[in-house]
Amino acid sequence: MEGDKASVVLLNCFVSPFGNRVKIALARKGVAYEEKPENLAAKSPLLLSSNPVHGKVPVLLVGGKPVCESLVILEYIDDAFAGEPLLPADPYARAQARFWASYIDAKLPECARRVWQSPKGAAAVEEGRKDMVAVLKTLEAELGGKPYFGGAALGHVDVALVTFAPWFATYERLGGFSVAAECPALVAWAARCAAENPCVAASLPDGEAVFQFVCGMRKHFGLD
Ligand SMILES: N[C@@H](CCC(=O)N[C@@H](CS)C(=O)NCC(=O)O)C(=O)O
Repeated sequence: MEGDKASVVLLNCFVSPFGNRVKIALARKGVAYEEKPENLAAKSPLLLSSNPVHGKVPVLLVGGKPVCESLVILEYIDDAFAGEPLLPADPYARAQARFWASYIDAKLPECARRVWQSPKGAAAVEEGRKDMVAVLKTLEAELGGKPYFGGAALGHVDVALVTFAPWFATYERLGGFSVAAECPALVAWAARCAAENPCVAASLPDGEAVFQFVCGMRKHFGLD
């Protein structure tokens, strides 16, 4: 397939829930690639030239050609590399998977940012926490009794969401709540994703490392 013969480079930041989606998808298909870490406070000329519209990670460079936006990249990896795709074959099931992945991106990062990027004690933290819990409960209800969002195996929606799991401890510590108490099935699902899928376990950062990264950013911006 197209991608299998080309050099593959991922521009990423190790805590990025978006970039880490791409790592999971590449690991799952056994694609060899080079990860280039980006300092988002001083973006590289390569990042700015390969994603001139948003200037964000992740960017996947395949044979030097950039693909941007993590959900677009996931679908590109499905199409361009050999192996079992993350999206199901059935058109209706594909539409459902895309709906939930797009719901995650429309809702979760924005309320998460209110929790971790607001000044300590600001009303925005509590409002972000409430909205985040509502979003996570909606996702938990969609998961229902299934082991994975698409059914029996890891799929597109699982990959879109599981990269936020290493951030849960940070949301909890800054938002003053427990994800496990609010959404126990979702926490069990995240643990299952990592336990049953080496591509997930190998691609996620440690929760404490995420927290320390966030503490450094908060200090830099005088939020505490
Ligand atoms: N919708 C984008 C979001 C990517 C994103 O927000 N990346 C962050 C890191 S987690 C970034 O590069 N931020 C740098 C900036 O906003 O300048 C995607 O799915 O790829």
